[in-house]
Amino acid sequence: MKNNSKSMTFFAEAQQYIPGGVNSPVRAFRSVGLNPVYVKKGRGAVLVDEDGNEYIDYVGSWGPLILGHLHPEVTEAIRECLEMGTSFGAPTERETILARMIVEAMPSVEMVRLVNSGTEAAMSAARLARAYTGRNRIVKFEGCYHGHADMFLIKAGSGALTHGVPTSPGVPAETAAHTINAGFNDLEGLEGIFSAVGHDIAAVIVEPVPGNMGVVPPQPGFLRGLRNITEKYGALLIFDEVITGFRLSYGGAQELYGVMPDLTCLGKIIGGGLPVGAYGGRKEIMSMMSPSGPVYQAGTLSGNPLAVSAGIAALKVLGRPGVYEELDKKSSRLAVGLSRAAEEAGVQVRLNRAGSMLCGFFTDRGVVDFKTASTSDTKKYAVFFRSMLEQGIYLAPSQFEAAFVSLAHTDEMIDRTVEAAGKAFKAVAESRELGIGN
Ligand code: KE4
Repeated sequence: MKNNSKSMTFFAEAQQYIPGGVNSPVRAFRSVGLNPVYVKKGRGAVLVDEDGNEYIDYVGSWGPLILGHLHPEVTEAIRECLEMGTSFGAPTERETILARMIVEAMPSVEMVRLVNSGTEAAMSAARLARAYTGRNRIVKFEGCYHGHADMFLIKAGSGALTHGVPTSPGVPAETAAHTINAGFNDLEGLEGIFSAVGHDIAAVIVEPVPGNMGVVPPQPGFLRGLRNITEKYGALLIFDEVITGFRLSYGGAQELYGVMPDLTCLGKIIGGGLPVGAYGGRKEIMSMMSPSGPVYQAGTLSGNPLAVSAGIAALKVLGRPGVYEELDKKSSRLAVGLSRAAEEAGVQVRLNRAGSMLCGFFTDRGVVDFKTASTSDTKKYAVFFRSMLEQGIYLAPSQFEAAFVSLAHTDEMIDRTVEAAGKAFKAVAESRELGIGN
């Protein structure tokens, strides 16, 4: 067993001052029946915890660290900016540089507003869609997660799913009434919703490749179908690309699948590991945002120079030739290895992958939506997770998240991961302790 005494001590203290001892629920490791690891530092694809244990990191801060920890160009950009200051509450040229890079990268985005998180991005995009259409209802998909704004905490994914509270207390019924949940990959069901109340639907918001119920790629024609239905009824289509933006390609899912939304939400990677979110779209829509228009949204640290500098540096690296081919090669090596290891151990695992985001579901059926994702045996996932952690592999501490491959993952690390997975799958096959987990 790894020594984790310092992590335990830190966790005990944290719980006196912070709810559950964490500043974001999924970090608490609750659904995998462990106490969290306290991280001391990261470098490349490796995390080192407070007890000196090393891990190959497939969380990557939940997506932002596509270049790995402490990429030299990112840290240099932060260092260079630090010489000038940290925050001014006044415009800086850097913000325009990042905004221009996003506009040049994302095919449907003509104008963009920088905020501090994916939650702010999605919340603001929904408010803008309501203002632009004059309608109230928002359609989301069960199991998708768009941050913790009230309107989205209805059958939400990610931590809301992991901790079994998909519809959070504290959200007024009146608010929830304006949110409609549809089934991902179910165009017929969506058509039914629109034929009933399409006249009052402001927008459909979707993770083009959901990463918050595990990874669930869109079936052929699904995203195109969303585009057609929203156009038919005069609703906006919002792509929440907080995970997929600059993850699946330099132009995100919209470039990869060739479907253009009206608004796009971004976060994670565009901050290079520091807090940045963004939402953007056609000028005609975005110009409604204050101060150019009447829709209000603001933020003390929006466009923060340090965070924006890190984001600019990260996108510069990602914009170079061959980056996404390299990421795909690494991710395919991992996916093939994991599938083979599960098969050899005689464990039923469905592995879904989109580019460098992937997830293994402990189920014997194809996972195409929230319902089928929910057939995954989370107790088996917990056994698998614990065995991998013990072997120095750091995965998402929840079945309903994604594993992320970075440019810093070497073939040697990936092969080591596959070898560890072979042992972890055997632990699942032999485990009699399946009573753990939610
Ligand atoms: P943030 O507010 O956490 O920056 O972004 C919210 C958000 C919005 N949209 C999508 C598609 C997202 O995945 C997220 C946040 N993702 C989770 C992990 N699945 C963040 C991790 C956490 O909650 O601690």
